[in-house]
Amino acid sequence: MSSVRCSAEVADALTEGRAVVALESTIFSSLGLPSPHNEKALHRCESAIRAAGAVPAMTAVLDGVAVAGVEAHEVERVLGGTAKTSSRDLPVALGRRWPVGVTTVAGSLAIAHQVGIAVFATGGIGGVHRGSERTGDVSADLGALALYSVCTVTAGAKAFLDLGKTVEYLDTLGVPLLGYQTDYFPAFYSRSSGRLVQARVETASEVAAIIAAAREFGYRGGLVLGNPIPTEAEISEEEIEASLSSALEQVEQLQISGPGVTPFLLAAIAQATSGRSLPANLALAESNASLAAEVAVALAGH
Ligand code: PSU
Ligand code: MN
Repeated sequence: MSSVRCSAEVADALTEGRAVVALESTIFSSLGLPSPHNEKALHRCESAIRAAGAVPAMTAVLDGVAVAGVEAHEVERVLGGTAKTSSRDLPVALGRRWPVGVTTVAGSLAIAHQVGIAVFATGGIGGVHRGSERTGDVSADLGALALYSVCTVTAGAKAFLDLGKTVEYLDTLGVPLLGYQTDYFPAFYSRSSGRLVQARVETASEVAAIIAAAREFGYRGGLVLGNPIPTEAEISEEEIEASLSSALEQVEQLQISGPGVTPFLLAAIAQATSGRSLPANLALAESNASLAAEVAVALAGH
């Protein structure tokens, strides 16, 4: 029995060379967004991908199998999933036949790469944590972005991370960093972190041309495309900073470490800012899904 499977729709699209966009599942589980916003977010992302002419492929682990393309009758299990599955967890999840594992960016990239999906959309990637010089906490997402040949579309990363160090780390790993109609790496709720990207692009077809050139050259790693939150959904850094610092203090006080850190921070920030941050979160996830689909469609035409 195989340890990875695609839904029939995703398998057909890949065989025929049509556009497919992978999605993670941590963001759509209780570890990412509170119910019922998680389900709404998934629906909006999948609809945006279809509207742009691509096939959505949410990744997850189900009954010990890595899945690309969670089907309608399986969605509920994934939304209720609580077992965070990063890239290092996949061998354990498959070997021990976890009933449900929700994939992070790193976990999704591993699966997308394995089945040949070239474009992936998330909300925000993990990165270098503030205070990493003491804790050593750097998300496995960064290594996975370098390792797997997938283009990741992201609204940057949340400012509870050290965004300057995160951008530097991507450079160190040799990951091409593009900005969609921006010169700056986005900061999730805000359109700019003030940190320059490597190259600004104006269109999805420019991105597709860069991916195609990378393949032709034999580049085996991934690319990051930063897509700023839609202007009308933006929340200023000052407004978000107070809740960030109180959430960060709680992490220290409660001595939370390892894979628990990010889900704790996400929940604390969501709670402190809920009215404002949830619509912003949904808007940027949908916008990333839509742009990823445009890139996948342009790439399919190459
Ligand atoms: N940042 C967000 N929302 C999220 C995550 C990060 O704003 O849902 C999730 C993603 O699945 C990401 C993961 O891949 O957290 C990173 O976790 P860690 O820092 O433990 O690598
Ligand atoms: Mn970590």
